[in-house]
Amino acid sequence: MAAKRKAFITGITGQDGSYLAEILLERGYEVYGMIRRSSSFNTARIDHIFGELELVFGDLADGSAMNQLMRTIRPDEVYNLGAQSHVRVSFDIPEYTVDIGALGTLRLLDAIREEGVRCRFYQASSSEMFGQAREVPQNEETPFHPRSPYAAGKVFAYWITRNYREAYGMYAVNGILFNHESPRRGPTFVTRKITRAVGAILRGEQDELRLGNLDAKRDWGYARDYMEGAWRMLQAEEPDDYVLATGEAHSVREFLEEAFSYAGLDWRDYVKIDPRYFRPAEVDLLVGDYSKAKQKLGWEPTVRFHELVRMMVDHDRERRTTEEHYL
Ligand code: NAP
Ligand code: G4F
Repeated sequence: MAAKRKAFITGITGQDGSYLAEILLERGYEVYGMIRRSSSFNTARIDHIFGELELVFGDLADGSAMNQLMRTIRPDEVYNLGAQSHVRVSFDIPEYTVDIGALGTLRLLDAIREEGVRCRFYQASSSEMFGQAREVPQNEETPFHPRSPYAAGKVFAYWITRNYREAYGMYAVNGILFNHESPRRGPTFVTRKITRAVGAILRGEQDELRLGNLDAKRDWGYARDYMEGAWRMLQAEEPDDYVLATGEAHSVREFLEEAFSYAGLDWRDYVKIDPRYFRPAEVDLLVGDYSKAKQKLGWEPTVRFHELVRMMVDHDRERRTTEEHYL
């Protein structure tokens, strides 16, 4: 019997890591996930598959741990999803955000190179790199204009991934992913903040929702679809970079309208604008052109805006324990 393929995931406790781990287990991989030591449990998103995973401690800030993990595991595929991924927070802790997002990527790539591991490498690049975008929609050739420390760090990570591909012949790819959401989305990102508020309002537990800029437009897809795309990128014959998106832009206001009206509520009765949630520099409009991924990987999003909003509201209508919150 052929040996199982080994995958190594950073960021396995996050939204994307949990979906990717499920996909890889379904496909017969031995899945190694790197977790950070925490003073309380932070594995709610992977508790249902806990027994099937090999979890190892590590941190993208710790280069020697990266070397040791690559040397001992010797994975076939590496998915680098770990990051301080909140754009607003990156203005508060810029150095940390860039240390993990940018230098952390370099540490991991260099550990693979130094340890002579012949694996395929996926980098979680972001549509935030387009920032003040020069064209609409954005594709793999659109120039970057990052608007936050988070995005500037992701631009470095994108280029160092390409550099290791070009310099050392590594199979290293960038998935340039537009916003993707799910019932497992972190509660401080705008979509989940809205759908959790809808649930709490329906249960009589909340009577106002404080938000920032309602005019920003994003291209919101479903996280599981995007992790399917990430896996396909590593199965292609040649390494390349791909945009994953839905091609549809909607404003935060439209998201509010859709989520509240689906629950029979009027968002205007609850939403207060709070300057705390504005950003020093905003990204006004992101919308992606995924035609390269469609043509070369046969990838297409299966869930569109209306279905996504409803899926998240349906999930958040139910009262849940902390453990159930992300399932
Ligand atoms: P997420 O839910 O915020 O998860 C982030 C993950 O990174 C968590 O597992 C977190 O671990 C881990 N992490 C944080 N700091 C770390 C460190 N110092 N060392 C190692 N791991 C660390 O993010 P996500 O939505 O799943 O996104 C996954 C990746 O895709 C991120 O790199 C993000 O920047 C990128 N991305 C996301 C989107 C999107 O719309 N979701 C779009 C484009 C790109 P803890 O649980 O211990 O905090
Ligand atoms: O939900 P957001 O925080 O996501 P953002 O900034 O687009 O970043 C997410 O997607 C990126 C891909 O493009 C990822 F790389 C990144 O890791 C992350 O997953 O904010 C979306 C929009 C922004 O324009 C923001 O200003 O919503 C606006 N917004 C309005 N009120 C708010 C709020 N955002 C948050 N988080 N909280 C608010 O109260």
